[in-house]
Amino acid sequence: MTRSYPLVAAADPEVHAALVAELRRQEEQIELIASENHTSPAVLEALGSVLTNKYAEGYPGRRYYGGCEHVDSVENLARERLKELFQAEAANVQPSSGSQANQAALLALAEPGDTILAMELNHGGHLSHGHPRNASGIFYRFVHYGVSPETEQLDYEQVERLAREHRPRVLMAGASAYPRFLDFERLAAIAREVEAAFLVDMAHIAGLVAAGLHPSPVPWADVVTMTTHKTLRGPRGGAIVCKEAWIKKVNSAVFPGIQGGPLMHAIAAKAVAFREALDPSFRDYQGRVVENAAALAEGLRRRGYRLVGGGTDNHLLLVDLRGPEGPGITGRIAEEALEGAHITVNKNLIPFDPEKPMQTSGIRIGTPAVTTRGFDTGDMESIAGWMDRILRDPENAALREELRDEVLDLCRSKPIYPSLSAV
Ligand code: DSN
Repeated sequence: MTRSYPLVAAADPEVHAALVAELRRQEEQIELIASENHTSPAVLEALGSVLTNKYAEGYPGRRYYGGCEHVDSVENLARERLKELFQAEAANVQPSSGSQANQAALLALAEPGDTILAMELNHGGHLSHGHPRNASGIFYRFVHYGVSPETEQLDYEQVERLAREHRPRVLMAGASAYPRFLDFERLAAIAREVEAAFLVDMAHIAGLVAAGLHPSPVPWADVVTMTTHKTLRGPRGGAIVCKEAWIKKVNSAVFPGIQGGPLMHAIAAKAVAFREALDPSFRDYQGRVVENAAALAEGLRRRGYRLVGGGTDNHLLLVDLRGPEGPGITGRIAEEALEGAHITVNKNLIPFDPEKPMQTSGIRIGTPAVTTRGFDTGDMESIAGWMDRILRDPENAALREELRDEVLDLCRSKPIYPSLSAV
């Protein structure tokens, strides 16, 4: 097989070296970062297309540049497919990321200085939901809700209490490290009671929602934002669906509100990914993502690990490394030790964590990427065993090396991109 990216190799050997090294890293490690996935070769091809050359400020049929007929076709396809995927009234596929989708949604729904009620970052929320150093926290007055200390599940009564007390302009829901189902119907009722707009960021769970494996926020929310590259398995980017009544405001918040020319090559890749997600095989894939997460959770639980929130309903689990039977190490040490054996996770704060964000008491583990490459529940049992041995002996370099060989054997048996070559 010829080496991949030969034109880059000829034009720029330094960048080429990094490209093939990253291809090799992805092929030879077990990717358990809950927000990552591996797109299809068709999505990659669309991303590398000539559409990257085209300026298309505006929207299909109303652009500020000539020559937009073909990118118009692509954007219309992406919008229609996204609407079909989520049974949504309206869609905007231009946000370049999930954070920009959130920024645009807030711009559409609120005025600077308004109160927004959202989930606490340390309890599983996201930076763009009001962190003081994020634009959201700088321009709006955020009040945060969290999980209950007893169940570590969303404290709906607290949400209700804070909503009544603060009468926010927007109630925002959605999380980046929350392993249980979210009750969007209940949250929508709270928003309605206090006359707040209801905004949901479903970045992590969009693929599960599309497959009908997580309750959908779309019937309940005014505006729903997402990323396209997590469980949805498309290119890196964002998107928004909303009620018809909000689309004019959403469109003008995205452009000219916060973005200029849309990334048309990324929109083409989104359209391809949305078509893939409409295929019945995507539902089967998401079913396996959830089964694998449950199997990994069970494998770790049996070995003495405490799962935050009592387990998982979705694609991810949050593991508390402390506890009477846990290994008693920080998330940072765990992340580094596992990486030495080619198992990639991220350290993660757990609710009420006494550790600092760069240390943490937990790790977050997700199964979208390993499921894409065909790992099954038997493989999850092997992974739980390897993780346990490493986490209980994180200084043992010889053990890491020994297990790395087993990890490599598994990875080589299930290549991600058989048509690409890193050597
Ligand atoms: N950084 C993403 C995650 O890892 O969940 C969220 O934007």
